Amino acid sequence: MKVAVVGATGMVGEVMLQVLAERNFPVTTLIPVASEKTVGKEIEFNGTTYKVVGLQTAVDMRPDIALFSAGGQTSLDWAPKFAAVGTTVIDNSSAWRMDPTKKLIVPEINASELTKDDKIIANPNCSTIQMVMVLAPLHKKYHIKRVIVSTYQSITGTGVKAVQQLENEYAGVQGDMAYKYQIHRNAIPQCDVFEENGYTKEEMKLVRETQKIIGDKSIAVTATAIRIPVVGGHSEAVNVEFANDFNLSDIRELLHHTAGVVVQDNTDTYTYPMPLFAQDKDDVFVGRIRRDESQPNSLNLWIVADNLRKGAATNTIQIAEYLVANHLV
Ligand code: 2RA
Repeated sequence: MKVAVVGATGMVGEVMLQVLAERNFPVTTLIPVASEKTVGKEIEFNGTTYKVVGLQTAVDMRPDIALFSAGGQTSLDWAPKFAAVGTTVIDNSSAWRMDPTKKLIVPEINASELTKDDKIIANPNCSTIQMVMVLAPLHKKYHIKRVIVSTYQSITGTGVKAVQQLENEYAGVQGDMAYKYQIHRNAIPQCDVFEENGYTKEEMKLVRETQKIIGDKSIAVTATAIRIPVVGGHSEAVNVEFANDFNLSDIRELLHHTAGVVVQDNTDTYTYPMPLFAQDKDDVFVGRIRRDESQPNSLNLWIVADNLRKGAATNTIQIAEYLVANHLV
């Protein structure tokens, strides 16, 4: 497979290269792609040195697959150019996610929707992926009516500049500011920009993408997304109201047998998911599973995952693995 990684020198791009190697994805030729100012930079991959190339050069090399993590505008401008030469694009930006002609895929949930005709495939937002990994199997069995989610999101979701600001604040040095407020010792009630309705784009992604991936617009979702000074992954407090009643042991059993989900739930041993321990792992961890005693047929959950891995790079590569395994590329 000739594989292009567009945004190869960025935070998610670097994790993509790491995960491609870890999972022995069948890369015969790697095409690392980045902005013109980075062209020529050398990248080591699987014992071979590659030079970063520009976008048009990458298109001209006609990769089989192009994994994008380079921002929405680059995706809008260049994904169609790759698709036009026969490349299958899997894009991490929000550019194509809500396009009705594009598939929004979490392999464990809806990879079966994919066909050879899908040349631009959208990877969902990180905070959506980890939530639907847990909600999708529950919806199948108990039918979700409403979801209330509060997220506690890693600073890595904002990007390198924010991580650097956090490190500078701990070191007591002044540097570039990704946020106008200090990040450490703080919780910022804003992830991404605000929309007309007073919600942030991040919060509305949790609403819209959840409905599209699970395939049920009747699921009511409301979200509050908070940025906190951790680096290991995103955490989410999720309250779910079902149409049908349940018992907790069945819920735990169902999630325990869900591929890609690990139940960590024992208050006697203080066992519950935490970003410190989710970092660099590909599973979605769920715990604090308990009935919402204030509301019939309702459940509280705590969900944690590494936002750079299952939330971005690994999910993208799992989509690519599905395409290869099913001869769709
Ligand atoms: C964030 N999910 O965490 C968004 C984009 N990575 O900021």
